[in-house]
Amino acid sequence: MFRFDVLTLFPAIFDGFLSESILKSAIALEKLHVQLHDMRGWANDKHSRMDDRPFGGGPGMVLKVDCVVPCVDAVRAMDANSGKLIMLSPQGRKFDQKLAEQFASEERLILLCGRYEGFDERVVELLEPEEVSIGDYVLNGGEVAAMVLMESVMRLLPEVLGDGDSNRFDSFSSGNRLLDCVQYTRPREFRGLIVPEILLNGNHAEITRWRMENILQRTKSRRPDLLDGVDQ
Ligand code: 6GU
Repeated sequence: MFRFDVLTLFPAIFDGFLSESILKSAIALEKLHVQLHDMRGWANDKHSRMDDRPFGGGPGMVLKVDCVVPCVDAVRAMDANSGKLIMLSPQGRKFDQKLAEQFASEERLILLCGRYEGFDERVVELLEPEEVSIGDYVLNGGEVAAMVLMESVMRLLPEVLGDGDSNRFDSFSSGNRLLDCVQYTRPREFRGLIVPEILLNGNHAEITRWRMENILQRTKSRRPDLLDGVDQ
């Protein structure tokens, strides 16, 4: 069973995420194990402080190495497989589908979520985590990024997504990095807008050709970067 451990100062952020939809049933069916760890439990002073002012001055607070490292050590020791350690950080390598596939081939991921100005650099030196960012924008902390990573990895696990095929043809799975084609369902007409006739005529060869054309056209106009190196 695949296992995620999430280390955070705000475990409640994950509550709704873990208690709905595919994740909920995967966890209930014991196809996935997700354990949240409140890092505050590893604070070592009487005020339960996990952070402190940066040496050298400057704004914000820094997560303390003497709290974070023992916390990660303790969590690693909770399973025979010590897992792959990932630090969610805006300084990290940009997350993409390929990295999600790599992570899905592991059996245990430990996700370390930062807040404030980040971690004392000695956390990185001592633990050598894989640092991952989800994109070039600013978040308050790593929790939302951890959920993005978990959702994309979880849906690649064959035991989690019941239908073994339905994720294989998604836009960004290996070997198919184009956008999806347009989709319609009933009614055939709404406020004067009608569904393309070709989708209604039952000619599957024609429909497939039309959809492939639509995929290429949309990808070309919206995400030409995805077509680099694709035979058009
Ligand atoms: Cl992983 N953390 C934070 N704080 N901001 C981010 C991010 C992560 N990825 C993009 N922005």
